[in-house]
Amino acid sequence: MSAAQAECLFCRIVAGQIPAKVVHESENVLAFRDINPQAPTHVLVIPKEHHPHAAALAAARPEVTAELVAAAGAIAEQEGISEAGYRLLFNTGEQAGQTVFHAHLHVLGGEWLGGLVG
Ligand code: DGP
Repeated sequence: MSAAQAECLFCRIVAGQIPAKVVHESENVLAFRDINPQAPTHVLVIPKEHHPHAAALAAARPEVTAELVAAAGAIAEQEGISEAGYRLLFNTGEQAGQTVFHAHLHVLGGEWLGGLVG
């Protein structure tokens, strides 16, 4: 792990240095419950490899980006929210509210979420 990654919260979760409630894991992807849930189901799906945001991930590893979305669908099934509907969200950059600069896909559901941007 590089020095920059050692400072990254989600790299530390991937490395098992910080505990998380893992709901899904594959070779390239880890998914765990958000520490501050904004809906009854709130899961973060992340690439194990460090990329600062979704656009950087998509540019470097498009196939892993697709794996994130597929994992989100599988998690929605697992959580029983797939039929009612759920939201997938990438905050990208500070002004959008991104606080952890390791790409992550929010999976939100389990209640009425309102309009397009909540
Ligand atoms: P964002 O604002 O899009 O960067 O989302 C970051 C999310 O990460 C936020 O919803 C809270 C969550 N989070 C922050 N620290 C931790 C942690 O230590 N563990 C877990 N499970 N989630 C965290």
